[in-house]
Amino acid sequence: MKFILFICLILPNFVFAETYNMVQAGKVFLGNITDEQAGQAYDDPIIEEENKVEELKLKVGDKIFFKNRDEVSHNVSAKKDGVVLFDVKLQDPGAKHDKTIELKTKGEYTIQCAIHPKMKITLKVE
Ligand SMILES: [Cu+2]
Repeated sequence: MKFILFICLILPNFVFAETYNMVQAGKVFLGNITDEQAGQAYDDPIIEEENKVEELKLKVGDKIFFKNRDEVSHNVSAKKDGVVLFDVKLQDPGAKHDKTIELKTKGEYTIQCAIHPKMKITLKVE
């Protein structure tokens, strides 16, 4: 009986958790975009404008898949009042540096690149 209760409490997180694809391209964050579109964003400001992320709302248990498809390295982390929620660390361009981060704590955070401080968005974890 306790086991069933445990499953009922845990299951919804697995069922509804999502992985958000975040692409660093052209020194901006682009959301849920294919690698091909990200490559085109260099030359096509419309693609960049349509997919640019400025605020992101996710839930505890969700994941963000960070892919650097830029021509330069990035060093992305999320902080709130100086406290680090996660740190993707230095990410050179290319798929072998892709990294998935699981969100474990509720709150409102700033995701920012240490190398490009203007590259910044708000993350709300509910
Ligand atoms: Cu950067």
